[in-house]
Amino acid sequence: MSEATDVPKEIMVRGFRLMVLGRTADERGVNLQRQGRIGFYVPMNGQEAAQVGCGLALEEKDWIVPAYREIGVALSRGIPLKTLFDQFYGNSSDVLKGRQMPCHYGYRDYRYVTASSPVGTQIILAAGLAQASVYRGEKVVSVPFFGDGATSSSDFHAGMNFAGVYNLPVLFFCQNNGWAISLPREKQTRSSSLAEKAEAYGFRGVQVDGNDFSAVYKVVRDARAQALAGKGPTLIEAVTFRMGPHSTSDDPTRYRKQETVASWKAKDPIEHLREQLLAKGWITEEGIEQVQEEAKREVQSAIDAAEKAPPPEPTTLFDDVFRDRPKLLEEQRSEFMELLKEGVLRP
Ligand SMILES: Cc1ncc(C[n+]2csc(CCOP(=O)(O)OP(=O)(O)O)c2C)c(N)n1
Ligand SMILES: [Mg+2]
Repeated sequence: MSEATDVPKEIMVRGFRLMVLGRTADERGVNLQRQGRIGFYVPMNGQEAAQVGCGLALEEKDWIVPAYREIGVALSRGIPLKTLFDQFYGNSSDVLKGRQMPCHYGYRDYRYVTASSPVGTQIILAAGLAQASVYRGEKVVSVPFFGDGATSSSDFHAGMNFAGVYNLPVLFFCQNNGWAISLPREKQTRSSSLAEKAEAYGFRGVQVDGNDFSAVYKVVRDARAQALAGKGPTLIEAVTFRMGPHSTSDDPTRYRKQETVASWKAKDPIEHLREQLLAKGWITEEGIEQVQEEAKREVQSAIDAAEKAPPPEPTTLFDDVFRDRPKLLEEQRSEFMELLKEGVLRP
């Protein structure tokens, strides 16, 4: 595992704020679903250091190709909380107009590609984006986010091989959180690490403590510099743990032991960074309390605003597919509006 080294104070403190903000938002996300206020949520609890450490090590122009669990990455990229909650609610302020599954957001302006649920697809998308950026002469890296389970997908092979052959600036960021829903990492592969799989493709593989913010930040910074120096891709395996359920549709007590969860609780990434910051004198106990209070306030105000926004107008269903709506669709739209007026359909 790589060692944590000197990461600037400003980055460490920013990382801590974002990790606390991310966890606060994440816990509310699960609760909102339990209360029936949103339809679905995919928690990242436990993976904050991996996500924020990586997110902050990237530059704004780098491409992020997320899976479904990456709220920490999204916040590190500067996507406002309100924008994210608008998507969870699928309201009229949602950039995606309520058409995507909750938690499957994407924002062109932030170079944050729409979350893709099919496991492993992020890997080939990022390889293609990297090839496009090289073709255009842009000095950027592409970063697919995926899990231990995705390393068994055929897209993993296709994307890794392609990036290796063309020496592309891709940082393959694998969060090994121990589980692919109910399938443990031990049953995923006979390889002793996921990082070592990079060797077969002819590029670097690094395993890093995914619960150590500084270690992740450093490894990603290094990999980014190498990719932009023309030295090709890196596979980064951030070893971490998913503390909560796979999604709000899952009950992890059915397949994993409480002792395992407790042993990871002792390695809490926020707690770890908090201790480092206190030891360095870079934050005080009062400062920590302030960060926690601010996070709660910010999350609450994003939720309040998202709940106030009405649902999207039902007729927006007919927008955006064709520039000029064809006759058939126009007829369907009129019929749909009639049914709404008669109350046969309700928004
Ligand atoms: C191609 C495909 N197969 C199966 C699924 C169902 N599925 C959704 S998430 C998941 C597990 C993925 O595990 P991992 O890659 O470790 O990521 P994690 O959810 O742990 O972050 C599975 C099997 C899917 N979405 N896509
Ligand atoms: Mg996993």
